[in-house]
Amino acid sequence: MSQEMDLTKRFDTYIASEQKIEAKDWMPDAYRKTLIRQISQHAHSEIIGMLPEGNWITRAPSLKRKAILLAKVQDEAGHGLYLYSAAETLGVNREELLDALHEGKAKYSSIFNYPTLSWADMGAIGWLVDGAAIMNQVPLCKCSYGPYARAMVRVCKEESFHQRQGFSIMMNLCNGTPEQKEMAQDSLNRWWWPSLMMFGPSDSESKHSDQSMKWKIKRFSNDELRQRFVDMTVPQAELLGLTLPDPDLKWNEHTGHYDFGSIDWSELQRVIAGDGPCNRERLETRVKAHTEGEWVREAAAAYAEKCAKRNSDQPHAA
Ligand code: FAQ
Repeated sequence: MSQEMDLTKRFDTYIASEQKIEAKDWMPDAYRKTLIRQISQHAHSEIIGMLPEGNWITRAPSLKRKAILLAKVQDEAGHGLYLYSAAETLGVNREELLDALHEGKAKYSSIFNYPTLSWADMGAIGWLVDGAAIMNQVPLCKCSYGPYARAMVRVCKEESFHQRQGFSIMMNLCNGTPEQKEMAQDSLNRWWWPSLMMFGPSDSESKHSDQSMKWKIKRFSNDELRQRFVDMTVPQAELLGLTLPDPDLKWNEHTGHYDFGSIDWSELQRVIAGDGPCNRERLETRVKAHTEGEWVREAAAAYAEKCAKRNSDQPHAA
């Protein structure tokens, strides 16, 4: 048997027996490419995802809410770092990935191209966007690639705090004045459909799902996860006393799931292609932050070099 066949067989056995593939293991080129694509898009989503909420840190209605939002946005930066590190284990470097993002060549989640118009949007993002992210990411904790799966465990723990803080904002608004409840409803109306689009195109249009599921990178299809999210969220909206903006939404006794109306896929395509309400603004802000942060990166690198030199100059204990 050729060496290549041996390696392929070993890889297939690992996948079939639920053993993790690690950075130094042999893997097919296409598996490596798929992971780099998905993990880097995911990392980009985390750091671009800081922007719509970052806008509201100075305008949070109390010191407590400000501290919570600041911590959340900081967590998203941390998630980006874990994910860029996971991508680097596959042989790409972070600068290349960031260049692709800044040049508009890399994708990130469509959801972050919508504007945050009111404080209630901080609630809706936590409740719906983090809720959808958790639904999608919990199965990724069992992804076949070890470094990605392990990064996801910590990310998911933090995302559940994010989701709860969002729900708590919505709950406060819904128990507040009629104007506050109206603000929460308006926010739900604007974020509902884009949240459903986060799960990606329908299964019949998803070009990567089949192969990614065979490789156990993805464990559930886009439509399966979207349906779970709808089933989970409807009772939560009822608890808040809010109405989901979908006249076709109804419980289906037969399937045991909620039926929901059709998604405007042309909107998702437009946003992914760069023509959503805030694509240009998000990219400009990101590039500006990167440029203005150059001195921080330089200082951090100089400091790390100094520490490494100091350690190597020190006599080692026998
Ligand atoms: N937006 O064949 P599929 C978060 C692209 S993190 C933009 O179905 P796949 C945390 C897709 O990449 C949110 N592009 O692809 C947070 C592919 O493009 P390509 C991000 C989309 O990979 C919360 C093409 O369409 N989460 O929210 C979208 O099998 C609050 C064909 O699609 C992740 O990245 C979209 N919605 O399935 C942060 C999770 N949907 O490369 C701050 C990891 C699809 O062929 C605040 N990723 N595309 O040019 C995944 O699970 C998968 O990559 C999917 C897509 C499910 C997103």
